[in-house]
Amino acid sequence: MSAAEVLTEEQMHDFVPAPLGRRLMLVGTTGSGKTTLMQALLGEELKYIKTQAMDYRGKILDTPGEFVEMPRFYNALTVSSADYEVVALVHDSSRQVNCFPPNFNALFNNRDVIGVITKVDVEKSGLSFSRRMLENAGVKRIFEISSVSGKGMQELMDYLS
Ligand SMILES: Nc1nc2c(ncn2[C@@H]2O[C@H](COP(=O)(O)OP(=O)(O)OP(=O)(O)O)[C@@H](O)[C@H]2O)c(=O)[nH]1
Ligand SMILES: [Mg+2]
Repeated sequence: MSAAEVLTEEQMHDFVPAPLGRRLMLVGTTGSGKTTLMQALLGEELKYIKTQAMDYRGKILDTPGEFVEMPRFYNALTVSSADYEVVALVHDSSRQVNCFPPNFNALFNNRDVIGVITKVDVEKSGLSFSRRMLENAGVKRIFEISSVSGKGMQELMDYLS
């Protein structure tokens, strides 16, 4: 069963994918929802594909979760961020795991580092845990979204336009 199949009609929210104005890099642990978010932003069909390497898709850079989980990859994240105006630290609201060290934003010199809390359609989502952790990581702004239902996506798209 795919994530989309568990939603009722009224949980679905409309948003219209549009070309992004700003260049966006997605950073977060494995399974946090980066690739699904990228697919939603690009208006593609949502399907699970494990990200194995840096995935450059026009104005979006999708990164493998392992780059956050293994500090020896931090340098690669810093170097890759140079071409992107916005870095989104992506956190799965359904998993209360602290994956970003305090002031993680310092890795991304002078980038606009935002927080994106994913999977808000999931019943037991822990928004306050995600918010606190992203604030400690030094993000300036936080968006709460569901790539599946579309909730919060328009606001994020507007910010990136
Ligand atoms: N319910 C729900 N499930 C989601 C949402 N976003 C992603 N998922 C599910 O979460 C799982 C992992 O999503 P991915 O987008 O592949 O995660 P990722 O961050 O790209 O993971 P890596 O490529 O391993 O780093 C998939 O089964 C998705 O269907 C969402 O907004 N709501
Ligand atoms: Mg991925």
